[in-house]
Amino acid sequence: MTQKLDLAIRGGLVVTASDMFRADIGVSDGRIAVIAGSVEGAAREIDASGLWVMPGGIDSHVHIAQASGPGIVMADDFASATASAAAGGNTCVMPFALQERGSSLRACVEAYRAKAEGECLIDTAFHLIISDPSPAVLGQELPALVKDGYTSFKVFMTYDDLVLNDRQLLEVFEVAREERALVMVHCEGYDTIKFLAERLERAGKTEPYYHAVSRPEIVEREAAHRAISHAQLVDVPMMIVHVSGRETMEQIRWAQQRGLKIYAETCPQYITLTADDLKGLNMEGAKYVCSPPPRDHDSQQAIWEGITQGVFHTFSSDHCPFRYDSPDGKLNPKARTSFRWVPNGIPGVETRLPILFSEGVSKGRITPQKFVELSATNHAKMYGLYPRKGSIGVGFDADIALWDPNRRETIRQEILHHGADYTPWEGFEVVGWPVMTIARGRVVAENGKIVGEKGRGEILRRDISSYAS
Ligand code: DUC
Ligand code: ZN
Ligand code: ZN
Repeated sequence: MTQKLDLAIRGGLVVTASDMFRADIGVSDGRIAVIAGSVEGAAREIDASGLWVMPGGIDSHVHIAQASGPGIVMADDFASATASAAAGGNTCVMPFALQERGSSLRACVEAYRAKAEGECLIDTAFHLIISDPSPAVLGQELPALVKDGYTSFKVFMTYDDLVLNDRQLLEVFEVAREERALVMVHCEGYDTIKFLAERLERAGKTEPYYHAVSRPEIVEREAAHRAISHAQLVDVPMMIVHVSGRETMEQIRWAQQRGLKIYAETCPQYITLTADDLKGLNMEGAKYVCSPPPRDHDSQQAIWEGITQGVFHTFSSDHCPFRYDSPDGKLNPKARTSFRWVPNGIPGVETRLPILFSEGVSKGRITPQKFVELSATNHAKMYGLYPRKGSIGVGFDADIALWDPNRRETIRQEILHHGADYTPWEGFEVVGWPVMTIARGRVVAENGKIVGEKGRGEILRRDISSYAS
């Protein structure tokens, strides 16, 4: 071995989306330089015996420091979110630069970038959220931003300040097709939710529990079918994010079986939580309010079916953190008057991977390779970061998580690094835990401690999705 290595990871079991083999890994200049039976002569050596060496997680759906309405503040900035992500075995996160109505998309992206610059512990890449598809946005700003490496964008079918009508959805989809960008869709129907929410309020049913009642599965299923129809009409690939249960999963599977390029994401809340978890909690139920809401045990079962049958391509956290006991968070003054004012979202960037590992791999529902595919490789392919990120191979960034597959842990707020003041998984027991995270060849988290400095993470420019054409 003549090449000078900065780091050698020795004696671990390497797991990729397709393989599992024992090998040493040599790192030089932040990239994987060699994978061999034995690697020696590195400046630093890490003994990985007894551990699994996996690609660092890529969480392609997180919300960080995003504008969230008057008086509401997201609990994480880029420093805390990326530290929390790293402690949870991730080496890259993908938040959303949100266009506020009436604003230039480019100006929103630049302002968002400024919040991240110099703050990130691990690499970051931005999706866009399009809330105002004006002729200037569709004709100039969006195509130019895709060419600049913002190759995916999200649109919403609900929320007063984000919803697009069907005509607008079609117009945005057409730009996605022309630019080969990947469009991500939040599928819940605006009018149906409003109708149900107002009816509940009139009946005095205003506690957080009724959030889920106001957004039943049929609302998500109808919107998913409508979005699929629009995508078929325009002939554009589409990603349906945060799928919560059986009915939407079946719509997506139906579309996929007809050869449509419909991709799907699901999240930890949909395999572990249910709407009934909020029953009897009164305001404390606000801790679990997210959209779409978790459903029931049959839906959890359907999500596993979708995972094992290949309906789902990515497993993301949808980390969207608000403090619970705070007037700028879940318990803001208006939230006490109705579930409608409880900010939607839960923290989860640090717990996504242990939950999937434990519920999936440790319980025998998925293979270790499938875990890697769902947690890293497919995110890189879906969002134009492959072959730089998402696997362990010569030339890839040395983004690696070392896992102890047998370690038992109990998720508790006190061991987490996010800015929220609670976790929805308090007391949840897992088997399998990330014990070290290495981002571009540097150890950034070790045994629950952050050891890297913020500012080393880059904001990445992305290629066109491997799935977009
Ligand atoms: N959609 C998300 O993607 N995240 C949080 C809330 C929401 O509605
Ligand atoms: Zn959403
Ligand atoms: Zn989200």
